[in-house]
Amino acid sequence: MYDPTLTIHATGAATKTVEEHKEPQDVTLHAAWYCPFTHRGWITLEEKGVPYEYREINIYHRDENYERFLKINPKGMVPALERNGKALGESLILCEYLEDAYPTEETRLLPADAFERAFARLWLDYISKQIVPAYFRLIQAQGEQNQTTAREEYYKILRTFADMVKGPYFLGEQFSLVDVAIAPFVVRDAVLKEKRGYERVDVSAKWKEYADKVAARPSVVKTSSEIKDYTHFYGPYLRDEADSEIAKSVRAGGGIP
Ligand SMILES: N[C@@H](CCC(=O)N[C@@H](CS)C(=O)NCC(=O)O)C(=O)O
Repeated sequence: MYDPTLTIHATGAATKTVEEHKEPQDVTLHAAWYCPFTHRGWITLEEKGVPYEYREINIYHRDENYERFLKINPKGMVPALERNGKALGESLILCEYLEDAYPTEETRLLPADAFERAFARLWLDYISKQIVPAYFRLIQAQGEQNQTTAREEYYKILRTFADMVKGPYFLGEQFSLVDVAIAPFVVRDAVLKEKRGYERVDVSAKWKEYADKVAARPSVVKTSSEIKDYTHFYGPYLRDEADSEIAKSVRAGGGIP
């Protein structure tokens, strides 16, 4: 559904970051400012210090730009990452690609040790299969009773994750892809706080400490827009009227497409 009232560019701290990345580079992030999956790729680029162009695409406006975008990502979804004429979709895959393609020790986002790497992927999988669908179930829940149930379910799922946090970040001192993957949903929990009675501290004290730390990470701050604009974007989700692929899938009891 094309929403003509939707802001078509990033706001808040992210405005300056977009401005600094509008020149063509070998790497292009095809992006939507409001999209939590785009946000993952964007944080990764900032963490790794890769020169990149940020290119906004309004995927809900099915015009000639969208038609062109389908050649970059036939799935028609943001984010997509283009490098020297080749393109990748799927946020976590393109984040892992950036990690592999720019293997700088100081900006490592996955551990060197094989077991630790697998352990990180295990929790990336948990974020994809458990946390993100539960986030959308809560945002789309209608009526007080359903919202309370969805909120309690979300808390339980986050508590399991929080119990595994080594601190200050998920894997310890080193900020990793696990933190990248969850960060956009931490930023956007402000929408749940305002509209669904969510409080970080009600998950657990450990979750609050972790979430506060992730939200304050400079790469996260400089790629985030204003909360009021996220809330506006989520309006149709909050009324369970959104017809994005995610909204439809979650409404039907499914996961993230
Ligand atoms: N699994 C994908 C999900 C990406 C996704 O759902 N992006 C949304 C925007 S936040 C999208 O492009 N939706 C297009 C649509 O619903 O038609 C990923 O991780 O990259």
